[in-house]
Amino acid sequence: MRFKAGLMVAGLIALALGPAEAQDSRLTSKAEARVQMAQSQPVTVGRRTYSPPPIPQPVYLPPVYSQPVYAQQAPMAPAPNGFEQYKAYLIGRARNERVREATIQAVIPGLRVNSRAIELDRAQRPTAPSASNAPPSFASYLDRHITSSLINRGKSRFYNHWPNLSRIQARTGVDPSVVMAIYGKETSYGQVTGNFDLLDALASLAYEGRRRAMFEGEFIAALKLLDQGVQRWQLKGSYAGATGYPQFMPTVVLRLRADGDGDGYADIWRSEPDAFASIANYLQQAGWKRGVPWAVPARIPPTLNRAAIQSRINPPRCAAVFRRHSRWLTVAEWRALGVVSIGRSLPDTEMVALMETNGAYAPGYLITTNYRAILDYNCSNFYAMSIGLLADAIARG
Ligand SMILES: [Ca+2]
Repeated sequence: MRFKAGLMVAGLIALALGPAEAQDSRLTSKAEARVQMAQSQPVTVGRRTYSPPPIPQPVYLPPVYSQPVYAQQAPMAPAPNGFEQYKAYLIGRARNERVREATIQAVIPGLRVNSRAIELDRAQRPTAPSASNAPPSFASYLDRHITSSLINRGKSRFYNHWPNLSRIQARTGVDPSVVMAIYGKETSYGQVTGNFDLLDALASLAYEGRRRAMFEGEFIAALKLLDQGVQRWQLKGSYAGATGYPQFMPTVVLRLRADGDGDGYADIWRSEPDAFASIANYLQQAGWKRGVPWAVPARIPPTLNRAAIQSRINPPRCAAVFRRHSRWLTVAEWRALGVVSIGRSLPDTEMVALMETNGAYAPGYLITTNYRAILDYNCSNFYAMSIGLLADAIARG
């Protein structure tokens, strides 16, 4: 997701997402954190029960300036022994999850609260909806995020890695230019992968408590990666736990990292081909359909009846993102309504939705199910559009 050299991964998330979508989308999407505020349950190992400490309650301090109340951050209540107690609980939980004792002892007693991770995570809270209901414009976002540098570096890698990329495409069906675009957007082609110690950061965010169930699961997954032989010094990443060239959360690394260069080991921290194979793996399991583009630009007739094409789905997550998509109809049905693709055509039976994109390169796009797969990587229309358009620019040769 979206970083530039010199800035921490996190700050860029805020920069990269438009106001209506800056909802910590990566975390909800990547880790499938559907239970956001769940309290952890006690775990029992042998005869001993380990209980998680209560989630610290915010302390409201009197404002220094006459800022409105909603602008105040809620600092964590001081709890001198809270983190030590939480570490004892984590030891029990890790044992329960069959993490090796040597790993537990090497990591958990030495964990430290990373307050910077907590601070950055708090800065990612959902923003208030803008005063108008108009969706934010794509134009300035795309201008800022699809730079000629990103395109050119993507092209040269696309060319140099073509033998690997084409093998990965043959196996997974995933468009290699999309894989390259994700790699470019996530880490600037491996340049910015994050410097947070993953174990400290994840334990800190779990302890902080607002999404404890999710971060605790990611923490345990990170321990399991150590069990698998990944070195602690390699387990670096964003403040929120995204790691390696693909910026996967640890649970995703466990499930989906793949070997792309044929040496039998999936090293998403040092091998670009392994990163490509892993990203393709992710998109494949997110439902990527072979041979279908992510979207095609569309011509929209002035007479189009918006009310008639409005989506009737009430999405359980990422509502602001999916609200921008119309109903899903076949290409033939769209043609009957006067909405036709520009340039590339799609099979008449393909199901697509219309997304109007004020200020982008075309007035609208017919998005495919592969666009939804990109959203699974990071649930933001700005993200998915910029991945698709960057991929097209890279593939243009
Ligand atoms: Ca490998």
